[in-house]
Amino acid sequence: MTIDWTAIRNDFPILQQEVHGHPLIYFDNAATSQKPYQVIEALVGYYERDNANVHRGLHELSGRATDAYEESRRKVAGYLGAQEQEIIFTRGTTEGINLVAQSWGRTNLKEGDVILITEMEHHSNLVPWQMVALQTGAVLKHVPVTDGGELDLTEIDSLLTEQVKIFAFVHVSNSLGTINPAKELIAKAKAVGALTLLDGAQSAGHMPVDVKDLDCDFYAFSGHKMCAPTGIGALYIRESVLADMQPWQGGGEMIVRVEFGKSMYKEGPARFEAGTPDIAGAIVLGAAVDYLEALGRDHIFQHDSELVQHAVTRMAEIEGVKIYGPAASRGSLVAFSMAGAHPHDLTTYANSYGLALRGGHHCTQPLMRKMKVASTSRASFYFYNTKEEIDRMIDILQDARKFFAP
Ligand code: C6P
Repeated sequence: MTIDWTAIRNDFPILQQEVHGHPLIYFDNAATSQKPYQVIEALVGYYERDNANVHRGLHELSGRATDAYEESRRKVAGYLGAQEQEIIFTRGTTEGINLVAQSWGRTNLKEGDVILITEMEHHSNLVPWQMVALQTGAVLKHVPVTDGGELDLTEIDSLLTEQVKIFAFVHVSNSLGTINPAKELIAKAKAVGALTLLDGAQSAGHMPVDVKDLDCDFYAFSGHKMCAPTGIGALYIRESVLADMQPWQGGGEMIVRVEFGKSMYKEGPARFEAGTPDIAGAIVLGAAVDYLEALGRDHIFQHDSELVQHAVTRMAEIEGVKIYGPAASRGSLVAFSMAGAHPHDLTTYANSYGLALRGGHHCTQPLMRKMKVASTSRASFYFYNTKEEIDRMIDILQDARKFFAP
């Protein structure tokens, strides 16, 4: 199948605009992706035709909303190679990880246990573990990162001991682009009896992901980074693990029977979806999954890789630019710094030419400290970006270099 990636841009109304008199170049896809017509129309269509609460009404609209909501769960399950009863709708990656930390973590962790993460984690996969460590007496340890921006696995055997009860790590780093050897690390963790959680925020929309093949116990992702709206995401929990987990929030729809003294909870995903969920968001996440599956994640990965390789090659031409992260096995983003230009100033400069970059610590402060920088600039790509846009970014960065030259 040959995909006309330039024609794909026509699906994205937001890309057809000018910013400050220049065509918009949107390179902040790691923060959030843009949405195609197909997704926007699914959202509007739901509110125009089917809006009702799910699982509790016996009328036509409630039946339709419930069917669409559960159909979307099946789509997400298929997308990840999971069973539908293993998929919980969440607000996004952050909520998914907090759910695991508070539900699984509070019940299963105790003093002396180790929670293992890595030095390249987003705060979403660090702070929730810090919190549960304080609550349970478990200890938080991390796998260090090399100067080249990869996990330093030289000491992994002394870190991954039998005290480790969970190894939670990022699949693709949002600050370095590193694609971690997930399958290999999961197998190592399993060998010492630890469960594994993959932070899939930067992988779910960018590459084929099969949770059964990876063999992880938890996989969390956000819809908004893969063409769906903000406020919706999903968490995969291996069925055998889910069966023993207690709810972390109580309320409507997660119970079978309630008395003043005690309650009985539902089995499966409903146990973790207390209250009215983001029904529209969940349904539209299904539309985003359809859209991405029609393109094929292997094609998206291939195209993203070509874009990022082009960017890395061309950025190396710019004097004073330092690129972070590995040369090989890189997701679709490049973090960099430019001598004399603070990342915030550089982002503001780029914005005046219609170029959306991101400058900051990218919610990875410990990693920034390791790299001895306060922040970096970042260009992150998605399948609707083009090499021509990257070339235009290079021109803007060349001009910026002259402007900020120390
Ligand atoms: N990163 C960025 O890099 P939420 O906010 O829940 O949708 O996703 C949190 C999150 C978790 N893990 C990784 C690896 C991430 O990249 C993110 C979100 C954004 O620009 C915002 S800091």
